[in-house]
Amino acid sequence: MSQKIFFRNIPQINYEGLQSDNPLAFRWYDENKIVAGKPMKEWFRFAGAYWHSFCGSGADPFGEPTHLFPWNQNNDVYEKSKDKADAAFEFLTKLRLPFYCFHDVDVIDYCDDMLENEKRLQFISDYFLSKQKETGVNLLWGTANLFSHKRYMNGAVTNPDFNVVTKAAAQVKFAIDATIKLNGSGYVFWGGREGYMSLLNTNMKREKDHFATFLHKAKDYARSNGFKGTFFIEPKPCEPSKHQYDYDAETVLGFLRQYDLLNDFKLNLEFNHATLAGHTMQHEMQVAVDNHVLGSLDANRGDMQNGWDTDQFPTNINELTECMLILLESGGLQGGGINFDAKIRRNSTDLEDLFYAHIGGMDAFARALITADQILQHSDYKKIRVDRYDSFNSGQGKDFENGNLSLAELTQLAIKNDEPQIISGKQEYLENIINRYI
Ligand code: XUL
Ligand code: CO
Repeated sequence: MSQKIFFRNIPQINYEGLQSDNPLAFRWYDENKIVAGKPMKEWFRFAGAYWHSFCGSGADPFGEPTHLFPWNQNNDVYEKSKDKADAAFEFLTKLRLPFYCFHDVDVIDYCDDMLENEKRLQFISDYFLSKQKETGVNLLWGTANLFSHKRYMNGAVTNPDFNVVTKAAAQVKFAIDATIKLNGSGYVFWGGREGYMSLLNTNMKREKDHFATFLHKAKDYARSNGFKGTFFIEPKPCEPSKHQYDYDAETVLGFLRQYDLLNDFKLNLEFNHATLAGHTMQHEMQVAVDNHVLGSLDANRGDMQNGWDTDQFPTNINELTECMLILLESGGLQGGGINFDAKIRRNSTDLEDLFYAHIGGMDAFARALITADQILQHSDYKKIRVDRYDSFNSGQGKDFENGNLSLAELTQLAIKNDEPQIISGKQEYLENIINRYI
């Protein structure tokens, strides 16, 4: 099979350790290093994101494309899709990324003819299948882009026009078929424009009902066609819609519970979506862990000074270390992995920049995982948190926790007992532990 080489000047990226000055090497990410009983690569299951790395053009609302990459130049739809696949698999392999993920329209251009679209996706997924066999790279998850086409301006499956809902359904069916064919670990639903701009024209209840009905049908279709992977919902509070229905982890959990979908869906949490929702990623991950739905992560970071989804590569070791504490204590992701849903900046225009960005992200996660493991093994971080709740471990505290004390009985205890001692929460002490182990 003829295949094009796009990164001729870039070598295989290897782990070289802390003494290395080579910018095209890992200093922390040592894929087979065992951390807390598992190789790093299994904790992370890193994935490249097709849309940012191979489709992103660097264009922004004020300016034309700056990333004029060679795999996007062919005018023939089919040839261009093969060029992109060649670039993607060369890139993934050189970076030791074991997975990739995509939206349907990332991998091949779509038109308005549904049958032609199905044919196009079948064509490129056949090509992917041969690439997967050749390289050992696997599909982390597939999804459908239900937000870019103009027909989706008022939402896809929550659109007030049934005709639009059917178009979304066809796209999801084809994307699920491709995901099954490629043995994807998961299928993601990010509710792009599922939400609204103004309540003046929106029946929110009806739209959410439609959303749930659709998710049931999509799940049933996938299961009955042999999909064994995990379904993920990706929360995001806003952008492009003003109000998105999948606002944050707690909101999605409430939705899944209300519509009897909790047994079938896990969460795909994204750092920059967490911060847009006014949370930390740590908060979102802990909510997911506590509800047994920590499925997959979209790795990136926002900008402290502005309020939109800048999707920068993750570099913040403190934030990542706190997240890795949660990941390690949870035992790991359920069915998913860590996808770099991040883009190089508009003015990062060299092919090498794509590599530096991913190396930096993978190294940051690796360093954070090792640090978090050290904290859990050697510091009193865990003990301090456990001890804080000691008063519920026995006696009347335990009775309360078990639901065995009434409000009147609690009141009697308040009258009888002395004023509680002032007990420190030791926040700065704990923050110092993080920095000490970094
Ligand atoms: C958009 C976003 C998406 C999803 C997949 O903010 O995060 O790329 O990850 O549709
Ligand atoms: Co995302």
